[in-house]
Amino acid sequence: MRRIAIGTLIGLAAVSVVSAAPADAAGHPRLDKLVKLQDIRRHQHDLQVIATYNGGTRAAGEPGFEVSTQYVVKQLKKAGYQPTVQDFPFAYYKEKTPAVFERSGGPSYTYGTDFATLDYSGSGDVTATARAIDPDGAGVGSGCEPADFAGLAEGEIALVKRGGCTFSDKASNAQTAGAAAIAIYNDGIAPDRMGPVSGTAGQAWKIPIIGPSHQLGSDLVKAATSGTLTLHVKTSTINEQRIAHNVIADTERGRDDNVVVMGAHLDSVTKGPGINDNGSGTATALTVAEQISRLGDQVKNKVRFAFWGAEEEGLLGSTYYVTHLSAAQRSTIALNLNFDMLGSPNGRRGVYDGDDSEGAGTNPPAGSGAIEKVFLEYFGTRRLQTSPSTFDGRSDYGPFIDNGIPAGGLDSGAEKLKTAEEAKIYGGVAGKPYDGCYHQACDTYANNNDTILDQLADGAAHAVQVFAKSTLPVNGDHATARTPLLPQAKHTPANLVTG
Ligand code: DTR
Ligand code: ZN
Ligand code: ZN
Repeated sequence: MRRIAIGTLIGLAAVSVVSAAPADAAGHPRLDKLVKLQDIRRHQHDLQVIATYNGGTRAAGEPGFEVSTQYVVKQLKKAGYQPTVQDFPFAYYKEKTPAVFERSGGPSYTYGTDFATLDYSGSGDVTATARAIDPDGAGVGSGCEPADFAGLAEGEIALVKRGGCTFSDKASNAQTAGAAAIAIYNDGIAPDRMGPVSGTAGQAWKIPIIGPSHQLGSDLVKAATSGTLTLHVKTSTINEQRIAHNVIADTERGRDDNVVVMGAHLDSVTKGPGINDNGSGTATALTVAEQISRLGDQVKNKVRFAFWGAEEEGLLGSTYYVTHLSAAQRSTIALNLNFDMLGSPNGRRGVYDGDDSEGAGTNPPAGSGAIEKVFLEYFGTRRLQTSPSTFDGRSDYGPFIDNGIPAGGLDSGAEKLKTAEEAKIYGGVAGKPYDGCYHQACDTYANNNDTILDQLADGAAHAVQVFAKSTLPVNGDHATARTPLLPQAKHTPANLVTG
């Protein structure tokens, strides 16, 4: 009698402990309930403070990124993990002072309106004759072929029209031909190709690379072809190798031969603190990491939390990670869940289109559709509509799918415009960007949508819980070892404007 009574008491106590944590009908804790908006916001606030006191940015190669890395390491240790920091080199670029661009004897053009500087531009102070290079883009495109520069004399400034090949190709041809600077002006073929050209020239160049608007470029070509045009270009940039980091931490529980990778990029762009992009994903992954131990032995597959560095420079951290795994190590990764931009103020509930039901021709690895289905079922159960997000590899899942690893994820939208249909579903403003502060200084703690962030974080937590339990529909793994997936066709890692 007495024994039974004690047993009952202990049983009751255990039940009440479990039910104190939000649980499903069977009494199992639910990660979507354990992951709280308030905790996510607290991490975002911490990241904002780090940015504010470190020059307003958390970009790779900057002090704000170093401190962000230390922050994540410390938070993970506090939650009981033993995180590892993976260092990798990358090509750091920074414009020290805004470039100068003017016609000899005037006028002076306005930086940011008339022209921009392309990433990886060299430094220089050049006054020289401008030469229009194949302005009609005969053949491949203006400046895309070395022969286009036949009429250029050593030390001249090459005027090249955008299009036909990458900015890098044009810069390479110009530099090889002896140009002292290159101006790649916009081609005006679409409304978004009228303004100054900003983008990346891919790798460090010796010569200044600036991007005039369509109007200015056309005017300059006219002047250069009808007479002698002398221009002054001055750029002041840093191009050097620096070290960035990935932070990786595994749950203690779970099989290490069928690992679920939950990833988010930790870095921002140089222009701002990156609290939506991607403090939101970082904070969500940290909060999931903090709460997952409460699932106890529900965690059958190890969960690996990955905080990627230098995403903004072209998915560099995730690419480094995936390409530095041996084939055997790669085959232990069941899938990748990626979270990048979860709180866009004018956002939507975007689910990566892992089965390419939208017909974008993305050719996703098998299993990616099953991941998408888990998200769709979750939001469906909650009667929350979602929108397909093109599975184009424009975030850190790109290197995973390029290597045949199934992936999925959520996002609330970046620079693209909300449609009228989406405004009906999600509220907000049609015709305005999902995130009007995308890649800008105003991507601060205030740049957020609490409702969408909360719901997408719930979806993220749910998917982690589901796959920690079993990845059967994704990779056929039902407690037995799996065979590695075949590599898939290469996806463009393009998170960058390259041409
Ligand atoms: N990779 C993001 C921006 C981005 C653009 N499209 C998507 C789709 C899904 C996630 C993210 C994105 C950036 O870091 O800039
Ligand atoms: Zn970004
Ligand atoms: Zn991002």
